[in-house]
Amino acid sequence: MRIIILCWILFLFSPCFALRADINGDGRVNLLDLAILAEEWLMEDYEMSYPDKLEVKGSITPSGAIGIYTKGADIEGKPAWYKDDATYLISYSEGIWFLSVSEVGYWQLDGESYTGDYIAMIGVSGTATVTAVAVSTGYAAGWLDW
Ligand SMILES: [Ca+2]
Repeated sequence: MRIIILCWILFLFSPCFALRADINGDGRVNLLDLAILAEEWLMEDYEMSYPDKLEVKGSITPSGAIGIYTKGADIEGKPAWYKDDATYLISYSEGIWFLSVSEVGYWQLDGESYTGDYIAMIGVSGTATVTAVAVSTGYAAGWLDW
């Protein structure tokens, strides 16, 4: 992160890239442009701290909950992962991560971390272990996009 910002500062003051660096389009390249960029990076940072896919394993019932979940629409401002058209769902609410089975029940994991052992609560049994499958290589891709 620090290295990328340094690169950008070099970019900002390099005449060749002057127009490219004018992010807010006011004809000048200054710290305002860098501030906009930094803000975008911080937002990207937040999104990219979540993997695209999670895997659920364990001796659990219903066994349909086992498998790969794909990140989809956010729920309550947090990422959520879906399987089989949201029949199976990993989502967050008020300090608890839930692995829920539509119209059946759910497991839960207390705290901010979505990976770990989810405990059977209602309508399900066994301990469901959730792990991250793939983490986005965000910085490199974001940088090349520019
Ligand atoms: Ca500007």
